[in-house]
Order: sequence, then structure tokens, then C-alpha cells
Amino acid sequence: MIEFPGTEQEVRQLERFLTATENLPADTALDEMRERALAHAGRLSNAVNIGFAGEFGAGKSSLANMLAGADILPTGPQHLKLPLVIVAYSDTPETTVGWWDKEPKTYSGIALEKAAEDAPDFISVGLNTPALQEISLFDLPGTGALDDTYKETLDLLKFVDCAIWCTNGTNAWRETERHLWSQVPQELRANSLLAVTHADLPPVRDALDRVVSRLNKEKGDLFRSVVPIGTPVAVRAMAQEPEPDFALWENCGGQNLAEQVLQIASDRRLADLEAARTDLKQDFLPFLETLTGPEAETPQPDAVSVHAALESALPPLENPILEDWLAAIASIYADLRESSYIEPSAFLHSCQEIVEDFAERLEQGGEIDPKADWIPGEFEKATDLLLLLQFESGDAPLKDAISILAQLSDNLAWAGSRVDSVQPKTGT
Ligand SMILES: Nc1nc2c(ncn2[C@@H]2O[C@H](COP(=O)(O)OP(=O)(O)OP(=O)(O)O)[C@@H](O)[C@H]2O)c(=O)[nH]1
Ligand SMILES: [Mg+2]
Repeated sequence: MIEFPGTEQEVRQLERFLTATENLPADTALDEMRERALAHAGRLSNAVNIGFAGEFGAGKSSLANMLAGADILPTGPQHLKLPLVIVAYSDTPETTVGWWDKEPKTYSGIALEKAAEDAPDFISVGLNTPALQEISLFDLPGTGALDDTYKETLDLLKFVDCAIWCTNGTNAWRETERHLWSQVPQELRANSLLAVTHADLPPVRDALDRVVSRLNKEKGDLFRSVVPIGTPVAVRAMAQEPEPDFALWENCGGQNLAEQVLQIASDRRLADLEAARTDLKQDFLPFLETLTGPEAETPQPDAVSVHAALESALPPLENPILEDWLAAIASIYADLRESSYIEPSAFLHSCQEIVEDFAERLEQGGEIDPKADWIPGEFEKATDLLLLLQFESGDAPLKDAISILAQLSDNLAWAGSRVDSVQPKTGT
């Protein structure tokens, strides 16, 4: 089983950076960093997109169905003409029709025929299949030898991170296919597989070793590897009762193909993670430190050091609610830094608002140790106290507010920490 690297920690750090810098004065370098951080967060929060491309009837939809573990996409000779169909994760089954230039429309359930009647540019089918949280499947329309569909395929391939080019084993890897594929950017080619379909048919099976060895010689840098597959046999193997026929699954190429697809997607995710980590380490986190570090000029040095100490003492991955809490506090300090003078009551009011938000969030439950059921009450009390402090004068209420925040941070640090770390997700 191939494991997908978890991205939660990096996404949380990126969000923390984005929240803390949201209201800072405009600055070209900062804007550029925020843009990069947003792009990383978007990539790491979404599934890896796997495209299925190839000539008409090559077996694209059959293969996508096999990997989705569901008979969603129509296969074989059919009258229903479909545009790009994306199979992605959603909590409840739904079908969305989309256009490049107007608002999408969503139907509940799987409704491909109804969706096709709207003549959309693309259709997205949402299924509640856990593996789809990691990979989305893009079933591209078939392409013909050098007609209009050729350009459409090239355009749609821009949306995918990895591709599986399906070639029919009875006449594998024709010149027209090579011509189209050689125009695909090298980065995508390096993340793509050449699937030789119909490998279960006797004439293909008999010549398979020879064909695969020829394709391996010819592939050069066009594909990462060549994988033969007899899709209907693989589907049959997995549907066996009471349990799948694993020997058959392996024999027909199903196992190898599924592993290679997941490996490519997992490698791609790892590369995205590495890129995000590099930016976090080199740019985003050091910048955050300039906002919260001891050298920063701030009207509330005590609070800042409490915050910085808590932040460095606690690994972020293990306590999501504390991470968000610290980011919220950091945003108040960012506001403080921006203005030379801030009304104490405005500062107290910001604190009160944040505490109130977190009191509501804690009420919903599930984020802290159930044994610490008194903590939501502490947040409620703190909300009231911070409200009252706004009516007092002098420096004392500010100091009180800081200790309230520190106390609440301690509570979250203790009750929100998870002893067991987040489970890595798996592909299938
Ligand atoms: N024996 C065998 N039949 C296959 C295989 N893959 C697909 N088929 C059959 O080939 C026909 C075409 O398969 P599809 O999956 O619809 O092909 P497609 O590439 O999606 O076709 P278009 O979307 O029309 O371009 C169907 O009848 C499939 O059952 C395979 O590996 N072995
Ligand atoms: Mg198809």
C-alpha cells in the first residue's frame, strides 16, 4: 500500500502566515510571498489530478472506472457525447455541470445524462470514495488522428498533474499518438504512464512481451513507464466474492497499474510538499518571526514573548486549535505594530472577539480532550471579563487581558494536544 504524505501541518503553517499578514500594509515583496503561500496552500489542499487521455475507444473511461472502484463513466460505443468528466471526492454524490465562462450548476446524485443535455464544457461527479480525497480522475474525451479533438486534448492536459495515455494493445502507440504526446510539456511526461490496454485479448497477450519491450525502447523521456492492463479482467478480479481474486488482479496488470498511479501521485504530492516546506523555511516562517520575535517593536512585549514561547514550545501539527488560536493572537499584534497608538479599549475588544469566536468553536466539540469539558466555560467567562475590562482605565486592564490570553493558551496547549499524531492517509 502506497502512503500519501500528510499535508496538514504545512497547510496550517501556510494559513497561519496568510492570516498574520492579511492586514499588513501593502508591500511588493510581501504580496509576492502571499501569492506563493496561497498557491502552495491551494495545491496541498486539493487532490492530485490524474488525467486519462488517448484515442477514441482506447479504454480511458474503463480504466478510470477501475481506479474509482465504481461504474460511473459510460464505456463502449455510445451515443452520449461527454466533455471532460472529472470524478472527485464529495461527501454526498452529486453532479456539477461547468462552463469556462459561466456559473456552474449542481444536481444531486449521479446524473451524467441530464448533465450532458446542458452541453457543458465539463462535468464533475462527486463520489464519497476515500481514495478520491487524494486523487481526482479526469476522463478526457477521446482524440482522433489529427482532427479538432487533438487540440482539445492538449488544452485539457494542462489541468492535470499526471496523465495515463491509453493505447490499444491491438495496434499500440501509433504515429498519431506519438505526434500528439510529444507536444506535451516535459514536466507532465515525466509524471505519466503509457497504459497498453486490451492486454487480456489473446492476440495482444501473445505478443505482449515483444510489444512492451519495443515500447520501453521507444519511450525515451516520453513516459515514466509502460504498463500493460486488461481492464475488464481487473474489474472482474476485484468484484469476486467473498473476496477479490488477488492472483488474477496481479496477473492482468491491475495491481501494477494501480500501484504505479498511486506512486506517481504520491511523488507529485511530495514534490509539492518539499516546495512548500522550502518556502516556509526560507521566507514565510522567518517573516512571521519578525512579527512576533523579541526584537519586534511592540507596545506589549510581555504578550509577545508569551506568544513566541508558546509557539516554539508546541509542535503545530499536534494541536490544530492552538495553532489557530496563536494565529488569531498574532493578528492582533500585527494590528498593534501597525499603529503607533491604539485605544486600550479597541485592543481589549479585539481580544474579546477572538475569545468569543473560540468559545463558539469549542462549544461545537471534538477539538479538545473530552475530559477537559470545563474549558469552553473558561472561554465564556473570559469573554465576559474582557468585556468588563473595556470599562476600566489605566494599564492594569491590558495586563489582565494578556494574562487571560496566556491562561487560555495554556488551557488549549494542554487540552488540544494530541498524543497520537495524525494518521497518514492511504491511496486506496
Ligand atoms: N478486452 C478489453 N476490452 C477493453 C479494455 N479496455 C476497454 N475495453 C473495451 O473497449 C471499449 C472502449 O472502452 P472505453 O473505456 O469506453 O474507451 P474510451 O477510451 O473511454 O472511449 P471514448 O471515451 O469513446 O474515447 C469498451 O467496450 C470497453 O469495454 C481492455 O483492457 N480489454
Ligand atoms: Mg470514454
